[in-house]
Parts: sequence; structure tokens; C-alpha cells
Amino acid sequence: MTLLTLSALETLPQEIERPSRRDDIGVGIVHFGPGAFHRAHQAAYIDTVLREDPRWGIAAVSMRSRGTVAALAAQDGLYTLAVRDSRPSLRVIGAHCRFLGPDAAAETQALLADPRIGLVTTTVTEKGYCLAADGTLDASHPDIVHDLSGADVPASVVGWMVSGLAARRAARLAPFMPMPCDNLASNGAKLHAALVAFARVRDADLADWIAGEVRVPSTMVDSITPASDDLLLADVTAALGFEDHAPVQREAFTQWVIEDVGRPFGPDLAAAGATVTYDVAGYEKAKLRILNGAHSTLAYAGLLRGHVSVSAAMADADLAQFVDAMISTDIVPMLPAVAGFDVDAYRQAVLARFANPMIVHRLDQIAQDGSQKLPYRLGDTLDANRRAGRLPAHVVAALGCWVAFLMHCSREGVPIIDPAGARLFAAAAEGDATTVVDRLVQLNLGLSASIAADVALLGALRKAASAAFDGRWGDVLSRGAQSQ
Ligand code: CS2
Repeated sequence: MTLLTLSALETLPQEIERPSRRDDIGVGIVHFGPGAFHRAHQAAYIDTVLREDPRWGIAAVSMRSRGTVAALAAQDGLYTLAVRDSRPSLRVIGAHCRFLGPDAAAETQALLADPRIGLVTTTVTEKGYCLAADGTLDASHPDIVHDLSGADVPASVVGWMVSGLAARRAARLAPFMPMPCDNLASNGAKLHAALVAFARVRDADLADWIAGEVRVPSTMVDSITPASDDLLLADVTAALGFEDHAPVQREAFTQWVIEDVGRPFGPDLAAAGATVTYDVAGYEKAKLRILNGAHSTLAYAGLLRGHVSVSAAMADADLAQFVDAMISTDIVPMLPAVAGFDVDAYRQAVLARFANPMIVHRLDQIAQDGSQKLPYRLGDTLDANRRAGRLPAHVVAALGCWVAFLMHCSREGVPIIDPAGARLFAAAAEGDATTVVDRLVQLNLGLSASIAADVALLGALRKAASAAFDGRWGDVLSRGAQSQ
């Protein structure tokens, strides 16, 4: 079958939305990490922007493998976005116009130095920012050590950005605006601080320039995007009549909240549906703690209870009730109020989104990288509760499920997909749940080292992990009754 390329656009079935692709599209954005989430989310907004303003085409940079960029390049950057909802739809996106793999370092460097590039966005997952547990640059991270040793081609996104900013400064050009699009609280402030810290090791003047001249907005990104699978490929190919090797799928709901940093972002993202606001922190916290916190909880508890997908876990009434209670009892009371944001409506909407039967979002996808995700998703809620003198029993139970999940993986020989996977595997291999909790706390892995001094919390965590590991579900899921 013929591949989806520009020449296919005219013959696509009528009902498939297509890009208003013009020959004059220029590259205005460099994006690191063109995985499914980026293609389903930011790229769809940019595709809308390009209808009005052709300057903001995306150069997709993949630092590790050529797979995705090669597939996109072969299709003239076109791919299908399948919206899986009660009213499913297909849209061909055409927002990308350059495709740079690990073999294209010189081109990437040249693009970052090019003043036409206004925005450098990233979706490299939480671990991709090379941050330590306290959210600052991890100077001992192998990629940072590599980049700071003066290697020609950076391995980290922080290294890439600093090298691009250095080139801008050397040429007396304005900096580009870095824009992180991953699920980290205060992602803009964290990336900014990491860029400054990285530059400081090499060149104090450059560090000062980045501190003073470069603005990094924080963003909240949201749209449930299950990994692309064979079924999607087959569905899309059948509907298009063309072969597409880079399709993505997501729910209809999509949200992009961007911090207003007092400078234009370049593309008019607000006109394309993004929210630009001074108060991104409120949205960010609500999303990370409610949606992502509940997601991770469903992932670990759901996998332990034999479920495969989020919607299947939501069909487990005890689990669904537990997660709902966790949001209301432990999470919402610790959220700052955001003007015009109805948190209860948000809670209900999130739970309804999870139950969407059209989306098969695998729990094992969400369960990955727990040591990186949990501090933002559940840890911040835990801390806020402790500061308020409360013991958030549901959150403790959810963390106990993570520990039990690690113990099962380790004892059944199932690899733990996490940057700290080998250490987690070793920590969970032997001993009872109490011992494993204590080890993780000591290692500051997923569970904060500060818990060691919090006797009540440590005791509750040990109990929760034991109950979850033993499968005493009555105890795990009724934790709410003990909330204080
Ligand atoms: C999920 C998120 O994989 C995960 O960890 O919790 O990717 C989630 O689907 C998105 O943040 C939704 O916007």
C-alpha cells in the first residue's frame, strides 16, 4: 500500500481533516522528543497555528534513535491523529518540516543558533531533565557529566539548550525561549535553574546571561495519549487507504496552559486554544496531583489486582471509589485555589476521562518511571498533608501499592522500567515490606529520605506496603476510614 505523503492529501477520504499545508512553511520551533505525546498534543496546536502563520513549523529532534524521525521524514512529516472518544475522528497533522536524528548533530546545532527559531520545546519525560530528587540539576548524572566534559555532541537536553544559547549569545542574537512540556511541577523554573547551573560550570558570564535574558515558561500539558499499537496502525491504514507508520491516538480532551512570562512565545498559541496565564502553578498542581496522582495509583493498585488498562481499573468499583475518595479527602484540600477553576468539576471530569471505553491506556505504560513521577504526583500531596498535621491515608496506601508492585516485579523477575530500575529491583528483592520501605526511604528513591524521621508516616507506609503485598485489599482500600 502507498505511504501517506503530501501527494496523498488530495485523495484522502472527505471526512478526514487535513493540514492546510503550504509550500512556504518555515521552521520556527525546535522540538526535542517527538514521541506520541508531542505528536498528539503540541503538534496539533501548531498545526492549527500554521493555518494562519507559516513561520512556526517544527524541527523534530530525536537525540537517541532515528526511528520516529525517519518515519516522519518518509511521510513528509504527515501522520494521523486518531481521536478516540464518543465521536471518534481522524486528522492528518502536518506541523513538522525538519527531521533530525542522532546523526544530525551539526544541523541541530545550526538550527538552535538560527534567529528564526523562537521556541525550543521538549517532551523528554521527567527523567530527561537530569534533575536530582530536590529538583536541581544532577551534576552526577552520566549525561550531564558527559556534556560538561566538553563532548562535541551533547547527550542531554540541558546540554543542547545551553550550547544553543551560547551560540546565540556569541552571535549577539536574542535567545530562543525554552518551553518544557513534561509533567513536572514548576517545570519552567526547574529547567531555567538547570540551564543556569549547567552554564555556570563552564562560563559564568553565559550563566548570568541565561539567568537574566532567558525566560522559561512553566507549562501544564494534558491529553491522555496511550502508546501507539498495531491496532491503531491497522485502523488508520484502513480508514486512510494509505499506510501510516507514525500515527498517534488520544482522547478528545486536550489542554495546554502556558505561563505568561511577559514576552511573546512566537506562535500565537492562545489563538490555537492554549491558555496563557500568570498562574500556571495552580493548574499544574491540580493536574499533577489529581490526574497524574490518580493515574499512578490506578496503575500500581490496578496491576496488582490483575487489570491491564485504566478503564478496566475504573470498572473495578472498589478501586474507583478509593481513587475518588483519595482525590476528595487527601488531594483537593491541599490544593491552592485558582480563580475560575472548579476543582470538583475537574475531579469528576478526570474520573470520567479515565473511564472512557474507547481508550485502552495500559497501566504498565503509566507504571514506568515511578521513582521520577511519584514525588510530583503523590509526594507533594503527602508533604502538604504532613505540614498541615494530617496523615493522608489513601496516598500512603497508594505509595504502599508502588512498593508492593516493585516487590512483585523483583521477585518474579520482571524488569522495572525506571531510570533507577536496577536499584529498585535490588532494593525490593529480599525481606518483608517493612524492610523494603525502609530501604527505599534510605535510598531516597520515590519515597523521600525525610520520611525516616516521621515515625507515624513511616509506620503507616510499612503497614500499607505489607497489606498491598499480601493482597489484603480490604485493608488497603479502606485506608480512607483512617484519614485524619
Ligand atoms: C500518565 C500521563 O503515563 C503516565 O504516567 O499519567 O502520561 C498522562 O496520561 C498524561 O499526563 C495526561 O495528560
